[in-house]
Amino acid sequence: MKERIRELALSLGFNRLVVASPAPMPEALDTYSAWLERGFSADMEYLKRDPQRRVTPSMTFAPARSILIVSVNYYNSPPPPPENMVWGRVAGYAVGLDYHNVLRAKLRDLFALIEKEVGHPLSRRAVTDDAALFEQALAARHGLGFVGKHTLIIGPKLSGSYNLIGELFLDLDLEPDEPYVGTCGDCFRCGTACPTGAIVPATEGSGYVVDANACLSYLTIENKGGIAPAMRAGLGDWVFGCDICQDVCPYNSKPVASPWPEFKPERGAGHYLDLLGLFDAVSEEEFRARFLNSPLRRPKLRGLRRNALVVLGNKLRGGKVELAYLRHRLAAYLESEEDEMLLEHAAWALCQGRDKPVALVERFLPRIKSTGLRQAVVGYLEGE
Ligand code: B12
Ligand code: SF4
Ligand code: SF4
Repeated sequence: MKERIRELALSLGFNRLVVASPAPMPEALDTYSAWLERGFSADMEYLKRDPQRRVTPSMTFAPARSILIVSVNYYNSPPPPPENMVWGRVAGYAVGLDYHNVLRAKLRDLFALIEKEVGHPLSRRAVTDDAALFEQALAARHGLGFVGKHTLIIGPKLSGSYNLIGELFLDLDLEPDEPYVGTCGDCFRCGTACPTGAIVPATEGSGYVVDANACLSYLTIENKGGIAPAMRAGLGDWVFGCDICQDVCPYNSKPVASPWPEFKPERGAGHYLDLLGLFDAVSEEEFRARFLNSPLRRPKLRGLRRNALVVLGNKLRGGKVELAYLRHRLAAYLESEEDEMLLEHAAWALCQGRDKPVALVERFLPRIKSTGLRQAVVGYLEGE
């Protein structure tokens, strides 16, 4: 039955399926708790609630006797950047439709096929990053792949880490799979390439963990506040998420394109986002409609504008955009913006290029009520 289920999963486009047991993972609790204690979960409060639950899969679905863990490749080769717009990069997992919906729907398809095969009704719960479950520890315990130093699951051989993970909890007895043995060896390319030094040694043992406070994926997607000035240069061109630690990994040197049309760039935001278009006068509703079913809705319009301002500042510093045109577009937007955090990011961005537009920045300075933010802007004008 297990082999038949595997065939069914592959026929739907999943690149791998392993069977996990719902037994608790006490061995993962210490790593997880230490990560929390070091403050590495940043402001993602939901991760701090009930760590015991994360390492106890049966609490996700009590009737489960087995858990099918699947992975699917999301990779699409990015085309060269467009020349006719000021763009920001979008992480590969987010160029198409939101994987939460896509993966859950495919897991339900898989379930229908399994029920037919088994010949009697089963109960199930389909999960992908939407339950209090330590997915990677469970996936590693049962051989979906091994955990690379960038902390992502790397599949066997050269199947790499450009994959997303989901679980189908079933009240069906199946033999659990063993761990897969793989190694990074002496390599640490991901850690060296990470622009903000977010990949750090774990407190115990030789493993690595990610400090979300420094990870661009957190800063541009989950973070609700401002981006600290010290982190801004690290964003480079990344306006949503980041793939650097994966792009440099030798296990990703032969990426296979995603089998699912839902993950194609034409179905979603694509690889490059028009940054200046984000500053057009659009309501939150129009924004939500534009990014319907896209992961880019998560940081909301405010978060994406914040990210875009940082990327624009980086482009200005690198002399990559035409200054007068950019100033003209931003000045029009800034006239109507009331949000102090965005005004501060805009001031920072405008001060990155040559010939700071002092008059323009000073014009919106009085609208920043917070003394700290206003002082920061004065600092940018004075060249700090
Ligand atoms: C919080 C979170 C984040 C945070 C923190 C990331 C992190 N590495 O901790 C932020 C916002 C930064 C983030 C970023 C990204 N994320 Co994220 N994220 C999660 C989430 C919700 C929890 C991760 C977690 O528990 N971290 C806590 C720390 C302690 O976990 P860890 O470092 O992985 O711990 C490892 C070791 O301690 C060791 N270990 C510990 N115990 C044990 C026990 C055994 C037996 C073994 C063998 C190993 C072991 O293995 C652990 C597994 O890696 C998971 C989904 C989920 N519910 O699990 C998705 C998830 C990890 N993210 C995912 C993705 C795709 C990303 C991004 C690539 C998105 C992007 N392009 O921007 C980046 C990658 C950044 C990176 N290098 O990690 C995928 C990864 C798929 C894969 N192939 O592994 C996941 C699994 C979501 C999914 N369902 O597909 N993410
Ligand atoms: S996703 Fe980017 S910022 Fe985060 S750990 Fe990887 S390279 Fe560093
Ligand atoms: S880049 Fe090197 S160290 Fe990092 S995950 Fe890949 S193989 Fe491991």
